Amino acid sequence: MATERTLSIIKPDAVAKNVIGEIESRFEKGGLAIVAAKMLHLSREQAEGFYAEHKERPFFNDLVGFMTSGPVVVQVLEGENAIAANRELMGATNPKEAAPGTIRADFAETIDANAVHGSDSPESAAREIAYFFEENEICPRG
Ligand code: RTP
Ligand code: MG
Repeated sequence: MATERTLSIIKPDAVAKNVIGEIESRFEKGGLAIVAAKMLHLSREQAEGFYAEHKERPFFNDLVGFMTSGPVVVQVLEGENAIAANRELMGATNPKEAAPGTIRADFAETIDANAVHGSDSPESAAREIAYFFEENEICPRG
């Protein structure tokens, strides 16, 4: 399996809980390297564009409202099989269904405020990374 990159977001609920470091530690202990990172307070336009694939879903407005409710950390994680590895570390979308020891089981309360986002395919990873980062803002470990 080749080295991959994936986009990760620490969502407003986790930033507000002051568990950025604990979540970053899960990624690092899970074999992923943080190769780019920034803290942002997303505008409505930025959040709508990021979640454009969910535009027709009933939860879209709530999702955009939540993602703009406070600062987030957007970052690129790099490692073997990074897209699947990150989703494994995150756990199920609904924290009530997330496996014990996953980020969502340990830090999230609800399906809306579920602590983290992770790209779900190589195509979404490429789009989502480019949405937030220029190539020269990414620092591979090499
Ligand atoms: P994410 O994109 O945030 O990594 O999460 P995911 O792939 O596990 O979930 P996805 O289906 O892509 O949905 C994006 C986010 O929308 C919220 N959601 N709410 N109320 C609902 O039924 C519902 N379904 C999804 C969640 O916050 C989810 O992370
Ligand atoms: Mg998703």
